[in-house]
Amino acid sequence: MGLILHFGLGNFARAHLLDYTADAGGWEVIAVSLRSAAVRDGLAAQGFAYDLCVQGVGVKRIEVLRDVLVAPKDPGAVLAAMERADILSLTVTEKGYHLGAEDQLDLNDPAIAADLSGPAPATVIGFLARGLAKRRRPVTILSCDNRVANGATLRAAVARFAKVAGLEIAWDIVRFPNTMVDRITPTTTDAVRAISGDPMAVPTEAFREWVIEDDFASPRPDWPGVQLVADVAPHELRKLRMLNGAHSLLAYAGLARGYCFVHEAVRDPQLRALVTQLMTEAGATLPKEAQPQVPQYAEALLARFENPELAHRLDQIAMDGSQKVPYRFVATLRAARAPAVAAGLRAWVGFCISEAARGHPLNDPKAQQITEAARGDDPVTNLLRLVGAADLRSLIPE
Ligand code: CS2
Repeated sequence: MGLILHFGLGNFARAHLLDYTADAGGWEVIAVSLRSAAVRDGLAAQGFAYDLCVQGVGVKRIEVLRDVLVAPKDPGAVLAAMERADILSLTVTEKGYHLGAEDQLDLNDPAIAADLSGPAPATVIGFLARGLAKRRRPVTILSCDNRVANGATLRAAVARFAKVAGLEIAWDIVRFPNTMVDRITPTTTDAVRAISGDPMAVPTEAFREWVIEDDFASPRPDWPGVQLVADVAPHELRKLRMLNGAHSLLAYAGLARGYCFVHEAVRDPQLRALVTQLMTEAGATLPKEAQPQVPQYAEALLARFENPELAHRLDQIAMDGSQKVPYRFVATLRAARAPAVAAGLRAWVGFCISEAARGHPLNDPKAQQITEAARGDDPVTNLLRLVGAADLRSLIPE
């Protein structure tokens, strides 16, 4: 049996990596919760199995998870498991990487500073640096988060941490392949729990996609349908700029119009036209080899967004905007003057300003800076500065 040690056990991991790994067979997963014990307790009560409610297909029982380690309770157990695992994977969301300017590890981030000085790590970066320093057997680290060059970025963050902490990592036995992951996975609602009868059920769509750079140092499961490629960039840019960019536009512009769900926002004629334009504009910035797929991909995305059964909330997508907007809008705008993408960035700015004006606490690691920026003079420029885009001010409609 192969072993994957997975950091971050949100719904996405349970609908994607764990589903694929269950299908592959011959492997098991131990997960690490970096924060609370709630998911561990819920899953432990049912032998770590749970229902994946695949919209339009049916319920699938996922039985590949063996244990969940709660890092704050027992960091030593996590480090010990890191020595045994064949693959270390992670879905810790964009903010879990603790990056600052130019996607470098932010040494002033309080969690990273604490990990550098404390005896036991609490962040995934601290765990990887300390765990890899002890590692003697080849291992692959698989980032499954929506970041540009997620593997390479993670490797650089871990290397920076290790250097500052004085840790030696045998770099020749570790690999960080880049990946593109896709499956729309909303948070679980009471309705989903009631229908499935499983309090730990996870709702997801039928579609799933996973493209991985073919760069493993250790064995891997025979994941069905996964594309192993030499270069993930065309796939990753297609997904981040078209799917996630469209999602964020629908979230910020849709919330402003009073919608609650993706399927409602995408049926609004004006938003639909804008989102269609954004996908065309974003598609035109992709590497040549991805271009032929653009029209079909855009059409398929609209159909996925229209699915009313998923009940995908716009406020779930709107959270952590400071971490998402740079890949979803700013990078696209740097590649082309794209009016619908600029409208998306403007919608994020508008969202921040209106939430700050209403005194709503933002769900974002930069919430405090966003509120200050939104309330100061020239909020548009200030907010753009927070996502490294102050120089794009002239592209942003008033
Ligand atoms: C969404 C993504 O919440 C968000 O920001 O855009 O989680 C999206 O549903 C996934 O990337 C789809 O694979």
